Amino acid sequence: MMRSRTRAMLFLLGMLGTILVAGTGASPNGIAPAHEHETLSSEPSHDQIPTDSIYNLDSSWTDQDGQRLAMPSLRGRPRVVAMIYTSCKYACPLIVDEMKRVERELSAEERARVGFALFSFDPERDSAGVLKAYAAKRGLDESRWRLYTGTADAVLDLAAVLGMQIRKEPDGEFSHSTLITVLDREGVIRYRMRGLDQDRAPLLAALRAALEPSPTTFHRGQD
Ligand SMILES: [Cu+2]
Repeated sequence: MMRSRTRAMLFLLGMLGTILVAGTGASPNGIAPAHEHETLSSEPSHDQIPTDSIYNLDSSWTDQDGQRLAMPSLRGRPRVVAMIYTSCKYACPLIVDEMKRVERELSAEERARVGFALFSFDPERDSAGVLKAYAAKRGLDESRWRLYTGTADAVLDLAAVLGMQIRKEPDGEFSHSTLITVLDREGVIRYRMRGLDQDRAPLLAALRAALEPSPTTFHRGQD
């Protein structure tokens, strides 16, 4: 637990550094591309996860098929990510609706290269079986949509790195942020949509940018 919490703190410090650096050369979404300020010699190899990737978390999650998830295994495709709980009657169904709209607005070719991930913050109720039933009820294509349940620590760590506030209420329900995050292939945050009824265009633009070939090649040409 301590190790996990320490990693989350290190990640937050790393993110802070990224944001401070981004202040001098802000990208459209306010988050600097991961490799923008690195020299060629310090570029990570393809086997290393960038330090500001959320896939550095060693938290423990299980998907709707009961398979244990190692966070680094999520590398490889951009993902649209949210934290929800399936018995929510208010915001969470709307978050999923919004993610489904994003899915629909992609071309078939883009859709095939994007993943959608829902991480539950209600481990007491959201078992793998409950998540499986929720995926069916919401008509989620499970080749693209993965739903995860984790430990209380895993929930805290992921919420911290995503910037998600969650508070359990006395009646057992949760007050929480409404947040949809775009992660690139390496798990680096590319865009955050906060709140509902937002313009989806910037999120879609960030997602499409994340589908482009690695920015490393682009910046090599610029240096
Ligand atoms: Cu909710």
